[in-house]
Amino acid sequence: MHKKGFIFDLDGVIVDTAKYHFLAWKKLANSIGVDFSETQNEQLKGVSRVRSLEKILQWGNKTLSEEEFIALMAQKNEDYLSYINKMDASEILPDVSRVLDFLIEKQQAIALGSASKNATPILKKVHLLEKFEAIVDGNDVSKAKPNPEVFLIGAKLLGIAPEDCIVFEDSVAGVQAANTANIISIGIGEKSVLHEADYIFKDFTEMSQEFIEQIISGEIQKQSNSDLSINN
Ligand code: B16
Ligand code: MG
Repeated sequence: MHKKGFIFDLDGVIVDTAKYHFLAWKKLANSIGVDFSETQNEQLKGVSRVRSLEKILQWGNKTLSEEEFIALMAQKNEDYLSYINKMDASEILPDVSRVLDFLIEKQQAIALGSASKNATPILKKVHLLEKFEAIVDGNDVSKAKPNPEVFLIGAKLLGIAPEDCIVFEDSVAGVQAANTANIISIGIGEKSVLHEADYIFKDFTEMSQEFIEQIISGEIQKQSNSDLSINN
């Protein structure tokens, strides 16, 4: 039997929590007199909480004491959690459950690889936690994506070599992290943004069971040069 390790990013792949990060960051930025746009929010995708606040302060040309920085991070997370607490299974992105259930049926190994420190509560809220054999999140890593640490720990916890793993990612940094780890990178989103990925799908509704079966059998492999490949 072929057994591969499938590692899913969370925000933007399983659920769209970027909209809640946006609302919480915008409230925080505006409270210190800094503008915050949806375009700026895009640049925070896959970026850690600390690094996100550093970027917002840079954009607004603000400096804060360490105490203020810590207090604002806590405030942002409190606001963010108020949105998360209202989530339910209806917020799972299209066909994510179909793909997860198919992988389970095929006895594949499944892990989560996210920068979020809130990954476990979010998975619980949408009733997907039990589908994952391993969870690696912002509490487990010291180096943020594009460093491959999060996915290498995921592969290790699954007991599967990185070259037999597959990462689903919506952020450029996450795709780069998978590529550095020699893991097959599957971008979920726009081709123009995720062109470094080995394969790209707009969302999981576009991913056929045949494609997943081909990954499992080893017919679908890492591209040696993504830029020259014809991405799906
Ligand atoms: P938290 P992912 C990332 O999750 C988000 O994309 C990013 O916007 C967020 O700042 C980061 O998690 C940290 O989240 O504040 O909950 O610890 O895409 O890696 O699943
Ligand atoms: Mg993401």
